[in-house]
Amino acid sequence: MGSLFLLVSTAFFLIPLILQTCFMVSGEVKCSDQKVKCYDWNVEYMYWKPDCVESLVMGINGNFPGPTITAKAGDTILVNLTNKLHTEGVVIHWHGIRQLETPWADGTAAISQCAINPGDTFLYNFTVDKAGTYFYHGHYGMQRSAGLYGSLNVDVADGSILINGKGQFGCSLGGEFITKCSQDIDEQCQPEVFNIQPKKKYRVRIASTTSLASLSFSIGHHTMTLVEADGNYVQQVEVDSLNIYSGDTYSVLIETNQDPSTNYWISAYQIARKPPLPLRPGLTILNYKTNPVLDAPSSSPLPSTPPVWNDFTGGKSLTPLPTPPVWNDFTGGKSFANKILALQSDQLTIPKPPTSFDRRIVLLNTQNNNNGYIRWSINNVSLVLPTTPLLGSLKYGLQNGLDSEKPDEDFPSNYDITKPPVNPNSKYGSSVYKFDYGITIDVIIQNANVLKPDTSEVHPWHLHGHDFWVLGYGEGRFSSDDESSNLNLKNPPLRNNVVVFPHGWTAIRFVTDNPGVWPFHCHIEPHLHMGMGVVFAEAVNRIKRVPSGVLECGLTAKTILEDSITSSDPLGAPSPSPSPGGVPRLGPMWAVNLVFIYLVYVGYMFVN
Ligand SMILES: [Cu+2]
Repeated sequence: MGSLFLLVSTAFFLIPLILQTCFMVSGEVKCSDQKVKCYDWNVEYMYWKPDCVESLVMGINGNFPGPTITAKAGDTILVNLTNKLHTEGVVIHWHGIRQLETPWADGTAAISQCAINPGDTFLYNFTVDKAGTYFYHGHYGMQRSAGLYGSLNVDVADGSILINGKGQFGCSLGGEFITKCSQDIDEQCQPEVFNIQPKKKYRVRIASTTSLASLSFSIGHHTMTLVEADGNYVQQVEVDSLNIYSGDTYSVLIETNQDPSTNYWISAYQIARKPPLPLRPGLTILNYKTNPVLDAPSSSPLPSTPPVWNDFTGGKSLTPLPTPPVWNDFTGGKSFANKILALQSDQLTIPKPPTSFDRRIVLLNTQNNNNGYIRWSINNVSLVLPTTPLLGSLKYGLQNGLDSEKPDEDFPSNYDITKPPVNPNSKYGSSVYKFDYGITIDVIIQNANVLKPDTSEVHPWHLHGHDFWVLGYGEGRFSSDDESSNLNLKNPPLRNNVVVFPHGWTAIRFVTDNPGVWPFHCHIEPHLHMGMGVVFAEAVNRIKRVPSGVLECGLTAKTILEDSITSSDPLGAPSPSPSPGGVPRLGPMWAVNLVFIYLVYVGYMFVN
């Protein structure tokens, strides 16, 4: 398919900071190797103007969003991460990367590793095994909402373009009269414009990093051909808009076959959750290069009135905004979800799932009340992670490192998912499900009513360490009838992120072939923060050598690393330590005071 694609090539923030050989790498991995991509990153707070409003954001090397990683399938990625946040720990999760044989590099605090303390450095070392559209983001507290994220493209060609965090205020397009803005406006406040050539075919890569919102994405007057979802090819299907939930990634093909004398809006409207009025979609412009661009404001094609959809009268040379979607059109949402099927062509066939499962887990999604606090719970347990990362506790048998209680694998047969929970109180826990190697697991994600009557929300569920087959979506409570008639075993798509609709269910299947400790959680960041997740501990006995750098906190620091210092490497941990720069080993006394900074950005999205 690669020959079909032209990749749009501009870059605003996307300046890959490839600082070669700045740090020592153990073993045979060398930054000078073409197959190794090395990055030296400092995570720090900085003032920035996302959407032209000055705020404190989390940046990487002075950039927001963080640098884009571009690599080819099979490349090794080395990210030498230094935490300069002063007051809180940090980790980075590589969203969609399966971390084959490197589960400790998944970047989940208290699950795969200890948070990197202020002033400390940690080396992420992993392989990107499969081409696709991915991203990375903070996975500690709510650091994704604070701006800690960036794009990760595997097997891209020459460059990329991006819209993000722009489109509402000031001169960044949308809320203000664009012609009032002078040429010398702050670069961070300038509108994003995609410059394209007429009569070409482009691949547009899209990743939604949103905190709470789901989006409807359109390119005015241009039909999109969906070809990829979450790093896996799908049957080509033409759509006018994409329904994108937090954590989803897609790529689409567009043909620039429209009238080149005008320009077109690219828009992202909030859906699935009632948007505030007036509607303010995220906006940017598809600019045919035959038209003037922003450096010629006097003849600019940009509108002279605010592009509010219902009173927009058209700019000098710009088509009207795409029609806004109905925010609660869940029928349309399900129809879109059901259009996504695995590619099965002569050239490439996505593998089919096993025809039966060995173990099935049903996860009831409820909103609960814990001592007066609203929480989300799964099978009546609201996720709270222990202070010792679970990978270390499970691998080394530290019983005190996690809850001994086994989480439920189903919920009572008389539970009514259409009513608020009868007993709204739920427990806290770490909800670890343990799986043997090489078995087929089904998970039924069962949505239910929240505390408020007649209300249920969408939840996009993301699994670390795996792609899974999406076997189907359905209404109400999953039943044996659904088993026989509503599961697709013929051509289900492989994904790593999947939505469950209000009062409905979603069924997924995967094979436990990747030893590790993997979170499975709602990708809506406040929901995860409020307990909406579980942990899959998969064939932990098969996890190979664990770098000591991920064990330097909690019980593993106290009981495993101290033992390893006094004995001859009982961990089988690699030597020398992969932590670069001689970072001292930290014990539990180095606990850090956490300060979370909540920046409410609802609609960030990349298009690469
Ligand atoms: Cu959720």
